[in-house]
Amino acid sequence: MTSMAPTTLITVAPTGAEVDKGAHPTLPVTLDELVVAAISCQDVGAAMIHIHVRDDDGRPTLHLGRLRETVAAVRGSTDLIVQLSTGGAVTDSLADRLAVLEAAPDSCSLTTGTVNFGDDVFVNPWPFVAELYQRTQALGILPEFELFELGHVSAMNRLLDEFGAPAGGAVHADFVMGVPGGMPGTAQALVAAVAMLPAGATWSATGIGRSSLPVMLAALSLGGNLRVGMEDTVNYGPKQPVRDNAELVERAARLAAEALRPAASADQARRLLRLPTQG
Ligand code: KMH
Ligand code: ZN
Repeated sequence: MTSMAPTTLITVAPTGAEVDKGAHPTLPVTLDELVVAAISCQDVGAAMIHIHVRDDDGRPTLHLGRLRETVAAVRGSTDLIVQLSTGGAVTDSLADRLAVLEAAPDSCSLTTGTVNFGDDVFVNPWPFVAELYQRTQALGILPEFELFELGHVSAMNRLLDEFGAPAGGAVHADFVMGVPGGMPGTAQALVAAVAMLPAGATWSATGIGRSSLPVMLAALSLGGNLRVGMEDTVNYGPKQPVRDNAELVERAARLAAEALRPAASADQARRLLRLPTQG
């Protein structure tokens, strides 16, 4: 039996809900810009895209028609695994966040608890989390547990205990580190978080702002996967604004290759996450 060489799943989070297009002109906010970003990020190593959409004024929206159009456009132009954010913006209602699943992405983010989020609060009460999780199971959408602090790992384990395995069977977490109010973007915090995962779970990590590189290097050294993108950081280095999302993906792919776990193709990533393959 041949064993497969290890690879690194690279997820790009190109837009987010917080970064302002006026301050960062290369932020993709229109559908055309998003598709161009998706193609260029796939070309340099991304296998999954975590999507927030914007309205005509560049503000975050969970408008269902726009979400559906976006899923179709990214699927039509790339092989990327399409993940929609159910976190949205801190101002979004829980009902609108649940309705995101109706746009039928391959995957959705799913944060398992409330967390302070800078001066705001990212609200995720347990009944909402439990409802969202059970809807992913019913609809066959892979949740990516988006975990901002250690208590969120405990809550993810509670979900698995109470409601069983995710659709498709893969337990996949993404640690979002360095948010003011959440766990710090340090190797020590990442080690603690990974230690709390159930056996067989896969994970990625991203560090917000200047914790981007420390978290990336720590994740690679622990055998984890990577998320990068302008949702999480708008600087490539000190006082150096990022050129675009592809620049961040290209660096992640280069470091992953140096760590002897090169970027996974979309099909390799699908196998890792037990999603149907296209090839
Ligand atoms: N924008 C944050 C309030 C997610 O995408 O699921 C939530 C967030 C998490 O970005
Ligand atoms: Zn997000």
